[in-house]
Amino acid sequence: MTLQLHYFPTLNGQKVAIVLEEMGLPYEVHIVDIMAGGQDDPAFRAINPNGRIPALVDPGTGAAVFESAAILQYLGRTSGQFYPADEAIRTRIDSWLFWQMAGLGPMSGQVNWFVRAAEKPGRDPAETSLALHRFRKETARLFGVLEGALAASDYLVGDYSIADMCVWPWIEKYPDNGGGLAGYPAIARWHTRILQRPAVQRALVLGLDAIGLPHDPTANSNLKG
Ligand SMILES: N[C@@H](CCC(=O)N[C@@H](CS)C(=O)NCC(=O)O)C(=O)O
Repeated sequence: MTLQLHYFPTLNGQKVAIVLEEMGLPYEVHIVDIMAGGQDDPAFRAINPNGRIPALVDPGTGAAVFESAAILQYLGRTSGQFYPADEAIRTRIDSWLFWQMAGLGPMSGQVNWFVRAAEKPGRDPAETSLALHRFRKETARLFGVLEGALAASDYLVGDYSIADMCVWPWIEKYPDNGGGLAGYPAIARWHTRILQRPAVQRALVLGLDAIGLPHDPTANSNLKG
C-alpha cells in the first residue's frame, strides 16, 4: 500500500524523506505549501491538528501520524528496518529522537529565527541579544554532546539507524559561527558519511521541483524549519 507523505522540504520534512528512501518504501508526496498557508487547510488539519509538516498517512493500517519522530518510530516498527526491536538498543535510539525533538531542533531553530529577526532593518539589537545569547549557548552545548557521542563510534546507536536520520538534517542549522563544523571533527565525519548515501541524496531534492526551488540546499535556508 502506498504511503502518503504530507511534506514540504524543510529539515523536519527531510528526516522523513530520508527514512522513506532508506527503507525503500512506496510513497507519494503531497506538498503542503507552508509558505502559502497550506498547513491551515482543514483537510490537512484533519490529519495533523497541530498544523505542521510532516505528516504521514498509511492507508494500509489507517494510521495518520504527525510529529516527525513519531513518524520515524512508526516506519521503523512497521518496516522492521533501522530500529532494532532489542529493548536496550531501541530505547537508546528513542533517547536520541527525543534529544533532537526537544533539544537540538527547538534550540537551533530559535537561534535561526532570532538571527533573522536581528537582521531586519530598524530592529533594536537589545530586543534580540538576550535570546540569541541563551539559544546559542544551549545549541553549542548540544553540539558538544553530539560531538562526544560520535567521537568513538560511526553512528549514534550501533549501526546506522533512525536516530542518525532524525538528527542529521539539523546539523545544517549550526548557527552563524563562521566556522561551520570546524570545531566538531566527529560530527563533520558523520555528516559527510551520511551525506554520501544515495538515499539521502534523493531525499534532499524531494519536492524542490514541485515548488520551484533550486537543487541547492544552501539556497533554500530561509524555508521555515
Ligand atoms: N515537532 C514538529 C515540528 C514540525 C514543524 O515545526 N514543521 C514546520 C516545518 S519544519 C512547519 O510546518 N511550519 C509551518 C509554520 O510554521 O506555520 C515535528 O518534528 O514534526
